[in-house]
Amino acid sequence: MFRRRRDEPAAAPEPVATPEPEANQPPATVARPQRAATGMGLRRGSSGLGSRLRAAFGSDPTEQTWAEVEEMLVAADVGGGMTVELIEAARARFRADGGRSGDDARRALVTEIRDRLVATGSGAFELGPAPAVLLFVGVNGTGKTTTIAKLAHRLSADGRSVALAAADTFRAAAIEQLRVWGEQLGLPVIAQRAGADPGAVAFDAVAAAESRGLDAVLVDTAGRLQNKQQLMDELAKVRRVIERRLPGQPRHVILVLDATTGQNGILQAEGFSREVGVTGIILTKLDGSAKGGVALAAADRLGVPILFAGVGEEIDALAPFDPDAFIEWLFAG
Ligand SMILES: Nc1nc2c(ncn2[C@@H]2O[C@H](COP(=O)(O)OP(=O)(O)OP(=O)(O)O)[C@@H](O)[C@H]2O)c(=O)[nH]1
Ligand SMILES: [Mg+2]
Repeated sequence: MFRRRRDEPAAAPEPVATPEPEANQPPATVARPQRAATGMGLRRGSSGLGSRLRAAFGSDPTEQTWAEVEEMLVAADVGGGMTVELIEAARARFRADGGRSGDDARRALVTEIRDRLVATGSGAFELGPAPAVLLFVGVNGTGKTTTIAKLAHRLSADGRSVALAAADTFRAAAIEQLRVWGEQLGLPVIAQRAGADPGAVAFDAVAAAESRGLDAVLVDTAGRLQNKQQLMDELAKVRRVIERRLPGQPRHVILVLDATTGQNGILQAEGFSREVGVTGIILTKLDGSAKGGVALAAADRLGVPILFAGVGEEIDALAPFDPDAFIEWLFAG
């Protein structure tokens, strides 16, 4: 994975179409030279959890050690329920393997986390046969629109024909944001006016995917809180429109989860999954997070894979999720 290191100054953004005041202006970084970095492009040691775990596992583990480690995992947003399960399983593994040292205990914990991530299928993303409709959902500001641009860029660099669909009709700025990305990436954007029915845009998107023989259409939706039932009903309707127009679609319903969001991410995962059947998670802003453990809990709870990690604002700062790199990052700090 190659990307700009965070301690380097960003290149001055190129002029883009004048956004409306509240628009999140996409950074114009398509052609910026990149530098080698660690696995998934994460800066080694930024989680901070690793050094605390190493200290806790510095000597042969006692009851006290496991209790401390439990607290650390909760503090890293792994979530109470999953932490308890993890600690129990790691202790059982440690005993079964005849472990004695802190190193053995640490290894048992790492293996346990890794096994759970691998069990969800994390890291493997298959677009599937054309056309693939991908519906992006999540709470406000998690990075849905940016992630759509990043994934579209990735897919089209891979030779796939891709279109973007602006089913976030809530704000004119949201449509404009996707249009600007479409222009920068040279990809078609399916849109209607602000305030239009998002289901109608989704319908157009599926029709375009079929008539143009596209490999993929990536459908953007407005951010919403998982406990706002009216907004969730609207999202479920978008899903139904796609399903009716093209059975078996949307093939991917991607929950975009902000790594800095904390424990609430688990509630988000449950809420969106209940309403629209999440099939995979993209974890964003891992570059700015000291935690990220929430993704573990969310993926484990839903039984769905973490597909990619957002590791910066640049167009190529989207890495296929790598369980080993994630664990290394989580435990290296
Ligand atoms: N550092 C960092 N910033 C990110 C990442 N992904 C997205 N962002 C930033 O997060 C902000 C919000 O991104 P958007 O893509 O507009 O989020 P959204 O989910 O579409 O927002 P709404 O449509 O308002 O719900 C922007 O400033 C993005 O550049 C990431 O992986 N790392
Ligand atoms: Mg958006």
